[in-house]
Amino acid sequence: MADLEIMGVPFSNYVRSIRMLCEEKGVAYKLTPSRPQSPEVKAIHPAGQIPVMRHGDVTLFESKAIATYIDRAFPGLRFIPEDVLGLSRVEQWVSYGNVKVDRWIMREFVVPSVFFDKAKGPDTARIAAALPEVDKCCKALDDAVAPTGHLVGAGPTYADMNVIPMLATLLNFPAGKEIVAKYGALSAYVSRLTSRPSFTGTAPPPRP
Ligand SMILES: N[C@@H](CCC(=O)N[C@@H](CS)C(=O)NCC(=O)O)C(=O)O
Repeated sequence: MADLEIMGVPFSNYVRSIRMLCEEKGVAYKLTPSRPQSPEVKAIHPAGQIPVMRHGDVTLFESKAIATYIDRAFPGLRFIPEDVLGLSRVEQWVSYGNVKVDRWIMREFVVPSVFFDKAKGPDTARIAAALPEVDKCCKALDDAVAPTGHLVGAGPTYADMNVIPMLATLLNFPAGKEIVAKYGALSAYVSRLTSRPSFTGTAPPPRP
């Protein structure tokens, strides 16, 4: 079988989710640290976003599409269920993760907390406005994982791998840690899934 190549910088949460899936399945892959908007990424993703994937003649963009391909094209455990309800629930939580969790945790809280004009300082009003929405996301995820310890069914699926890097990033911030700590099932879930070798083994190198 041709080599699987994942292209994208290791700091990207979506790149990490795909790498976690490969680790969980035991699929060998090469990580090419291509940046967003680089010519090689734009040759595959029309919007220049990472991750993108190459496998022989197959190229794909968008993390969920890449995850589906890897889950189905390679042997090993399945992390996107075959049954219609399990499959639909994975779709549901991946969508929620990408539309709500990514927006409120990453785009409206983490990114403006870390990247700002040094002369002006962070946009504290924008960051504060994101916190109630971050809380809503955490409550929704807490309710979802409370019965089984996972978002879908009794074991890990790609739905978990999609949100875990974002939740782990949230814990790097005192205000984020405080919100997660309010939710017992969510706290246990994050701590359990971030202890798995698929997460610890895909940690990005320390930033310079
Ligand atoms: N919907 C995309 C989102 C990917 C995404 O947001 N990637 C970020 C890095 S985590 C990116 O490439 N940002 C740079 C840009 O949008 O130009 C997916 O699921 O693959």
